[in-house]
Amino acid sequence: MEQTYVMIKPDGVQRNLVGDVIGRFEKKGYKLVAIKLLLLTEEQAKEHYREHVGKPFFPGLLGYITSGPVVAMVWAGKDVVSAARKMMGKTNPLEAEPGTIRGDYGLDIGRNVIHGADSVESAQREIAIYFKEDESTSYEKTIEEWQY
Ligand code: FUP
Repeated sequence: MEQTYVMIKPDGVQRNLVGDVIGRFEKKGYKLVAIKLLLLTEEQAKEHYREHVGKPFFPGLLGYITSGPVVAMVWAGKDVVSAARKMMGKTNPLEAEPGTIRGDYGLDIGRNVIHGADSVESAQREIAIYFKEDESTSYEKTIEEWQY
């Protein structure tokens, strides 16, 4: 089953949005297969956002993403990569539709609550930054037969 990397950013943790975000993914029907609360090192942050190193907003992004704990998660299920992006909404909360996580809770592109991998390849790359192979669980969720 497809997997994606989702991360509740430091503002989402500080604003007590962890339960809401996890609840949205659970209720949609996705399966949580790995989760941890951690403070990103500068190295992890630079690896995660390597495509943005050198851009004008990068120093601010680096400071923000390493400023407090994040919730790193792997979610699994049908088309979860693109579905998670839809559930999060556009990068700039101003453009994110109401009903999406960023549309409902975000005000500023530099504090947009959540990250989700933008492709299956990015998801695999990002999962490897935060999780060792033996940190992902494998278990049956019987609800699956009612969804697929
Ligand atoms: P996304 O894939 O939605 O996380 O968006 P990007 O990879 O384009 O951007 C990564 C992060 O950089 C965003 F979450 C917010 C931040 N960013 C800015 O702060 N300013 C910008 O102009 C663009 C992105």
